[in-house]
Amino acid sequence: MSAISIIQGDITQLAVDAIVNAANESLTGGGGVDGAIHRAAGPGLLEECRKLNGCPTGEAKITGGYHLPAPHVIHTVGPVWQGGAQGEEALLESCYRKSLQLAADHELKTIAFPAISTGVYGYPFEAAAKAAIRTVRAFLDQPSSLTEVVFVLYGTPDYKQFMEIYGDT
Ligand code: AR6
Repeated sequence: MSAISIIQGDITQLAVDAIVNAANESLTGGGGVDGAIHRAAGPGLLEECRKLNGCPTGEAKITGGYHLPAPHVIHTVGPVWQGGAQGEEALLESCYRKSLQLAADHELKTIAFPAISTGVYGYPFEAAAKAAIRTVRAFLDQPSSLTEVVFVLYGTPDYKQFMEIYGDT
């Protein structure tokens, strides 16, 4: 059995098996949730990330969590929104699917996602939330090690909007 939960808060505080980072292709840190994760994890995370030779958009790579409560970080690179005709939706769905698959490959049980691509990368929130929800639901329809997937929304408006979209889909 597996469950989806939705919370408002800071993903760096969560003691799940893996938190997902909305990274960029260099995997060498940045702003937003990426900056927060690197700050909370400490320099060991950047050191490990530098050895990964980056990550293409739509793919995912796993590292340790260092000083984070979560023992693993799954770094995925969301698409930059360019109007919607550049394969953004398939790439965003791929981020969720590949992150979940990587967690399952490592026999992890609990994973938390931020709202990938909805900050600096400009993906419209409602469309991104719908893609996230349907991809996670489809993945959880298959048997895997995962027992809980947490959607973490940073601010109250995002949290409220995500809850409404979740209830409607
Ligand atoms: N916990 C949970 N969610 C957060 C946190 C946090 N601590 N901080 C921000 N968010 P963004 P992107 C939310 O911009 O759009 C970086 O520089 C935020 O409110 O972090 O995928 C990378 O290096 C938003 O809803 O990621 C890339 O260059 C969501 O996380 C680029 O930004 C994603 O916003 C990636 O852009």
